[in-house]
Amino acid sequence: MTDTEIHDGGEATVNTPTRSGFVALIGPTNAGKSTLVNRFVGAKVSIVSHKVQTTRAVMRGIAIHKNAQIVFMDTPGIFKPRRKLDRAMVTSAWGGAKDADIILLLIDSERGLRGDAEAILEALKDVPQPKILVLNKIDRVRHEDLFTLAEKANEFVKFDRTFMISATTGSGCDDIMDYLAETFPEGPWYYPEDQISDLPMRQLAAEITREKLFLRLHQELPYSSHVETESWEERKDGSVRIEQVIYVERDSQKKIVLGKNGDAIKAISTASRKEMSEILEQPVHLFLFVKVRENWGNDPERFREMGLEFPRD
Ligand SMILES: Nc1nc2c(ncn2[C@@H]2O[C@H](COP(=O)(O)OP(=O)(O)OP(=O)(O)O)[C@@H](O)[C@H]2O)c(=O)[nH]1
Ligand SMILES: [Mg+2]
Repeated sequence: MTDTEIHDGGEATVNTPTRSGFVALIGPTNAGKSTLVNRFVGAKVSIVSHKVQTTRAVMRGIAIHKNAQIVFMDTPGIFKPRRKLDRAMVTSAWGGAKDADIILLLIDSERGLRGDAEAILEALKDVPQPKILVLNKIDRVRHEDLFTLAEKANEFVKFDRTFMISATTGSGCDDIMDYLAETFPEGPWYYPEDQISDLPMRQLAAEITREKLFLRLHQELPYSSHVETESWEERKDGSVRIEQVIYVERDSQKKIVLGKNGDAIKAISTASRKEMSEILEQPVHLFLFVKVRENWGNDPERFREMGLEFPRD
């Protein structure tokens, strides 16, 4: 047990025992897991898009609520994998669940148990940790339907609690934080008070560019691309020079990423640079390069860069 001084909501509580714990957010792809982690942390630590399979590896967002440090593990959505990359993503999601003290299952209440949700509920039966059910996107459904959905999901798995929230409006999110802060055992905080993510800046910067690719490009392209930060140079004038490579699988894809007269890459670069400089609070000079690497989806080194295990078979 550690004594510490906590500042939360402007009030200082001295000598309150600290609490801490890990929560894994799992659920179908596109349920809003990353949106919710950002909401809990109060800053953008994980990228979000309207497309499925945005998050590729487990990353941690760290929040302090009352006297508790809550470490949220954002995981890739769980779906039926096809490619090697898909399999690595789904394995990483379940791996995140294994490391957690509590599992938070997030369901898009508009989609309900359609798609992958039912298979996830089945698989959750064998997961030993306490579980809570969170129905998201309640801004999109009739409230009567939520209770039917909650009942159906609880028939599969005995959830300790059910919450109904909107990660985008924030409705109901504080109740989850209160619950977690109260439930966690007393113990030391795992991270320094001001740390909000476990992702190194270089990697977060690569993720930001990947998000802009997801938001701007269509069809299979986002899924065939991967971004790495190649160089990071702090300059004397307080700005930073960042070089990144966007890997695609085919020459035709490179043309699409570049766009007519380089329009697409310019727009991606502008949006990415703007967000990076907001996060870093310094001017950013961003240089994007597009490279064709036919088989990056089968290259163990690329998987390592993404924080994923390369599937052996
Ligand atoms: N209307 C509404 N949309 C939401 C809500 N929460 C998330 N979204 C939207 O749902 C989409 C998916 O959000 P993400 O946070 O990327 O979902 P995810 O579960 O992390 O998805 P993957 O990483 O692909 O598994 C985005 O377009 C979000 O803006 C919500 O409460 N209401
Ligand atoms: Mg995500």
